[in-house]
Amino acid sequence: MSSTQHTPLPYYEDVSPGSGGLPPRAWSPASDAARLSLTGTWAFRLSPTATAEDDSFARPGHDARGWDEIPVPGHWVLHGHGAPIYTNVRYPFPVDPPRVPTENPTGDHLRVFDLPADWPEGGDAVLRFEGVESCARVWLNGEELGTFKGSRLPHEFAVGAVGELLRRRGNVLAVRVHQWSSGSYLEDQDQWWLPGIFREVVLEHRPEGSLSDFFVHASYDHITGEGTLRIDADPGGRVTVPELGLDLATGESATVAVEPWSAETPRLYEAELTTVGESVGLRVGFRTVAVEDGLLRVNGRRVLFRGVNRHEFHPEYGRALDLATMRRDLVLMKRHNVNAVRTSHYPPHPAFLGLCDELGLWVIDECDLETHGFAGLDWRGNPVDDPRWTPALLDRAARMVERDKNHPSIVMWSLGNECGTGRGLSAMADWVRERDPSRVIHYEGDLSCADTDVYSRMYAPHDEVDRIGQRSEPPWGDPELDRKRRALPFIQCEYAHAMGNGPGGLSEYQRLFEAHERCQGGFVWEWIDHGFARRAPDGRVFYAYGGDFGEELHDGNFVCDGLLFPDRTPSPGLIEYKKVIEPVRIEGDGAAGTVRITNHHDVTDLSHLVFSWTYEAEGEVVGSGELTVPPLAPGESADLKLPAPAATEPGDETGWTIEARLATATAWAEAGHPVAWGQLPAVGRAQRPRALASGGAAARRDGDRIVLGPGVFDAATGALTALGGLAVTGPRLDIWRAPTDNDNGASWQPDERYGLIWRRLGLHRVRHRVDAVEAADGALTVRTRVAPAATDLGLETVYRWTTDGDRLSLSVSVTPRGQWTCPLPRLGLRLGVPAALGDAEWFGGGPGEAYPDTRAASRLGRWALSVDDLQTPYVRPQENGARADVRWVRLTAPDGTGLRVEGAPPFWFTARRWTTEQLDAAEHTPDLVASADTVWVNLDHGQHGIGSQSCGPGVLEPHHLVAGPAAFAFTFARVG
Ligand code: IPT
Repeated sequence: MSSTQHTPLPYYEDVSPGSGGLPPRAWSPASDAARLSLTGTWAFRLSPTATAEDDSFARPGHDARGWDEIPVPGHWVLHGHGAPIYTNVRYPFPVDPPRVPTENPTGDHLRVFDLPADWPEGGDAVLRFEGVESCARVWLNGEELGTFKGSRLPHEFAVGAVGELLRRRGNVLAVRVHQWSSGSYLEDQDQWWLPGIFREVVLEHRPEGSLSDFFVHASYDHITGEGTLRIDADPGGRVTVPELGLDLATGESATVAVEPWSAETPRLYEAELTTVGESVGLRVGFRTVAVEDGLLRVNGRRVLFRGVNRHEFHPEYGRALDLATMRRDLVLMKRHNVNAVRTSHYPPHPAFLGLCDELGLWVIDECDLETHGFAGLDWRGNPVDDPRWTPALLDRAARMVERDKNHPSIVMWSLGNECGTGRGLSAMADWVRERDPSRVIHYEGDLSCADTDVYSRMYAPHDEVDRIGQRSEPPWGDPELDRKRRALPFIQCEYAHAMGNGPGGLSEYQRLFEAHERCQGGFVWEWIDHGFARRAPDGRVFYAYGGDFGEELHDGNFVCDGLLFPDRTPSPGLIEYKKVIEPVRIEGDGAAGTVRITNHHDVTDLSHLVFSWTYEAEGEVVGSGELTVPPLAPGESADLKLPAPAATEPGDETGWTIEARLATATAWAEAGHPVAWGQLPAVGRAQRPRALASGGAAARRDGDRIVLGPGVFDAATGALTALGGLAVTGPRLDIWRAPTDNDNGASWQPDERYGLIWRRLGLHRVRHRVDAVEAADGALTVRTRVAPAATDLGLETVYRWTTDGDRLSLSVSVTPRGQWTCPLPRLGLRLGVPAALGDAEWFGGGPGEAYPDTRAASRLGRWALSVDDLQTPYVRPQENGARADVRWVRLTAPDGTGLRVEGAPPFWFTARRWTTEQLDAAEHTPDLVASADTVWVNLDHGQHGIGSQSCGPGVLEPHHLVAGPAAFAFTFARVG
């Protein structure tokens, strides 16, 4: 075989960005030039290699009747041809850049089209591809137009005027798409590999004198309140902004009083740019982005990013997103107080950015560049530090900046993600800075910040963020660069890994972001779970993840780490995030009847909100009204007096709930949409006795049973078997939970991975040794030792039952024995009740799940949900569904009979139709099969926190469930 040095590499393997294309230009959705969408059904043929078929298919007249059909936009692996592959960091092919495997699925796409009757006679046309993964070769009417790489970037080819290459009728567009190319080395983002023409293909008329490009410069001077507009265009023309009375030449600037654009006030001015050949409608937003005094300011104000990382994902269509889905994402973000989005890790569909302008989000637009798979090779051969690749990198930077430069929402350009450092990256930074000095440059992967304007990190633990906030982070290398970096604003471009149950620790991060002005917020990883919808044999929908398509190499459910489930239902993590980042803080002293309202908006006062209060006793509303709050400016607080509370029963637990809602409808929510809330306890819960005084009835032996009041116990084990005729599987100590993704942790985190430690210790298989069952003095006492095999660790557990004749109460004391060096997963009781008890009603935290470090959104009240609805359907099943601070819970059957449990102190309540062991064993939701007999109930005294260790730091110390002596009690009563 000849050596590769001597054989020129084919276009899909050489390092060039492509050939034959036009230079990139601004995207303009509202041009009056004719355009023809080529969206729709195309003929499709898949080959196993790049060269299996010759290019005769591109010639007009090729007989494609035997071909399949495929939708464009679309990914062929989602339409019955091959399968998706999920890898996080590793390349799913040998790393030998720029070579790719011979097995290179190649999709030939064919479309025959006519021009519409009114397609203009003169003037050129271009063929535009908004996104093709990963490399394409294009022919029109048999003539090759060129090739390109850069999947999430636009590419255009000139096709001349009608009568030249382009015809009125029967145009044959042929596109050959290779799954693997040299470009794949630059696109190693943590996501599914999804080849195909996944964004629109459009034919655009370019009349004589039409715009080849234009650049809107619209700044805002917060001192004068004036905006300055200048639009550079080629060719020149005129700019009008009717609302501002502006009529300017291109290149000419005008300064007038304007309302600035911000994520909170996305004020856009309609404008028109007209040249001889074309007229383009624009929406101009005036704003100035600057790093000053170590802070990132927009329009002179420090902004705080309450952000998310958004990949493009749809559970059926992958990255082929429709406009409705894009809008839905943004509406959901806005409704959950999210104000910023990082387009991880590539420029999104261009329409998405227009929606960000319109609805109001700060955007970090990120280039389509990641070479993470070189990290495992000590970055040997990283294209980012190999000058041969620099043209490809610069091409990517230019395609992003040129396409997206006219969006006011974009405040930062991000060079890429996880691609190491090197000359190519610096060249990109230099080019971007030169081309658009009006925005800030971001890249996380270079801690020296040599090329960037903000210090950005991912998953930095809280204590480190605290140091960074004080500008005293440890030196990184070059003292000069350390000095420079310490003077930069700080963001976490990724934090709070939302995989499975979690993320925990959001509140603590938010406090740091508020305490240190340098900390300008962060972007939760990530917006949505990338699970593909599939149907189980029984018809139930579930979501597939890495490995479910038979991939040789994959990273399992690490692709499901979003705040939304794949079907875009908010997960508890998003509900928590909404609460943590709410732009109004409501605190106070409920007993004194005072409330403090603080405006945490960056820009707006509070006049767009209405406030109301309710006063509750035992979770029931006993009074309500409006609260008048002054229109506080950002950062201001007011202390207000609440009205005199209604009279309540002595001993009732009472408190206030204050809510802030939208006064009027916005583009993303109705009037009345809740934005922020706070609860202020007034009268505390009356101290409940730990247990009923003994002596309500004496325990009596009845054969192999012991009877105590309404309770029947197994005399040998001391386990409760029935309560007032209701069969129960006795409550007994339970410390196991189905480890969450965050419990299991990531290999690269230094913290202990408790999920693995717990299992190694055998906490999932503890045995209960019964040491004594003693009936005396009106009480039944059961002494046990709970412990796993092969260790001397154990938990001495004493159950003491008493009764008042009607109810049973149980005091539990737990004493750890041995050297426990890890926290417990949970500590409490598990009991089984009849499956008919399918409805829960409780007074406590709700309505959603909560854990020690994910409980900000848990609201004290009276809640009711069915056992089925108490479950959180994490894509990979794991611990879920606990409700915090539960005072009492009733579990009832449809006929109203059931069981009531009251706790002293309040407890964590969980109920499910399968055991923890079944939950632990399940890999997908259909693996969970409801028991016909039993609802399993956990009444927990403690739960270990959740943390974010599936990628980031673990559970903060205060949220550890330390194995220590514990005592807690419950009272059980029959209902109905
Ligand atoms: C970080 C990546 O930037 C992101 O794409 C995603 O993989 C995330 O982690 C985890 O889901 S990189 C990580 C090794 C810190």
